[in-house]
Amino acid sequence: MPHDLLKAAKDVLRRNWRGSYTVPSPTLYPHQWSWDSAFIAQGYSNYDQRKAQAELLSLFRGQWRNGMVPHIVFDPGEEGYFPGPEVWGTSLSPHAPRDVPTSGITQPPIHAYVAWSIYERATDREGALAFLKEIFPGLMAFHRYLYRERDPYGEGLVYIRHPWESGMDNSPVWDLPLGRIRVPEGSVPPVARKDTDHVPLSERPGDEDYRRFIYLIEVFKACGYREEEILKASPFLIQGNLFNAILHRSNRALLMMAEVLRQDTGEIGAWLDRTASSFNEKLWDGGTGFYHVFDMRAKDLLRARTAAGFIPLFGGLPSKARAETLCRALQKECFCRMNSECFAVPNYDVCEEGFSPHNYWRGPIWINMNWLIYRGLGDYGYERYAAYIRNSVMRLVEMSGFYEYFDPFTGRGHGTKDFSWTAALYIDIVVDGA
Ligand code: 9WN
Repeated sequence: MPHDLLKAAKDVLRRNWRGSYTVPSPTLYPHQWSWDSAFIAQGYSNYDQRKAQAELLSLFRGQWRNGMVPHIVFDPGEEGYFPGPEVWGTSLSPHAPRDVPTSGITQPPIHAYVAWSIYERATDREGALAFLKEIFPGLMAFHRYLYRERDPYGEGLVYIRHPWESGMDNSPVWDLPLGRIRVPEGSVPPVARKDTDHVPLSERPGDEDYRRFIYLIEVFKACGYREEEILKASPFLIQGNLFNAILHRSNRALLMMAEVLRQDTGEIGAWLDRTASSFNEKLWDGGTGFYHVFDMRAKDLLRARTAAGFIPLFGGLPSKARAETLCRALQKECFCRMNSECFAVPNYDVCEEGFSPHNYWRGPIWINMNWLIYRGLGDYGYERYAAYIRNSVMRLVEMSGFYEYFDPFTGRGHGTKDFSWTAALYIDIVVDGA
């Protein structure tokens, strides 16, 4: 029953609330995560404007002086997560805040999109305008950082330098670039994983991947977190489809904010133009009929077909014809087309070798990905398929609860339970279609 489940979803968020922000999970992820906070704020924007605003504003406490919004803002009293602040060593950078412990990487910039949703839905209009005025400079500084430091050749496509920056940590698309990394003996501190205290190893990234994740942090530290050095040293440099599509959509939101706040829109307009044209030129492969990611080290596209290839719809990037091609790909058995034996949308093509129905980003359904695809399909007028995805989200939650991810064949929940963005986006998707 949506009504009872809506209440249950709000209860999850209430339990995970920590006074000014919401932890993704009290056990597995007991700090504040960047794109989680944005998805969670999107959920709150349906029923609690004050919390929605607080959630985003509290994340920006951790913003670096160069504009980067870190992927984790740590709760100093909490030691239940690895890697903690001591591993990140962000005091090596003059840009990191001194009083707020954070990680040294970022995550997909969905925040401007969400800030605009909060503003649009707000019942306290005066409060919403004050919120917009407060958050806008931080959002602009974040996007400026991305284009200034992560787009070294001015292409309009920003790079990520760690799989955690993609949000899709052990996605099969990273197998090639991660597999290339040989971790020199003695170069990483002991990897004292805590995630497997809460979730079976079979549902999480392997130990070898974890060593590589930590090794990349060591590379960044050796560069003193200076981006011009990281650009030369990092073995992992990717222009992502999901990251840039989200950035583009958020730029559109920034543009609307700038208009409301009577700010100059020229810079944002230039970002929009550049990103749209490079994205469509460089990340689209006519042969596969799909948007991929570009590996800046191998100088080639990585063609693993993950659900991230559909997120350009959310960005509003594909032409009508390309959107149609993407929609046809969703109608294939391998992405659990309508009325097939499995739930839509698995995070990885189920026909591919290496697909796993319960291992983290290697196949299960993630509600945030479904939500992004749902929104994108709606914008392009694919109402029927959007409704199908909405229904799939609702059925998964009805069957299994607010899990982190779901087996596309059985619908069983995996990862941590009472996961905040599942609850928040469930609320958003139910309210949206009601
Ligand atoms: C590393 C918090 C985060 C999400 C990511 C998800 C997972 C962390 C981890 O959890 O990543 O950032 O320890 O596995 O992959 O998308 O933001 O929910």
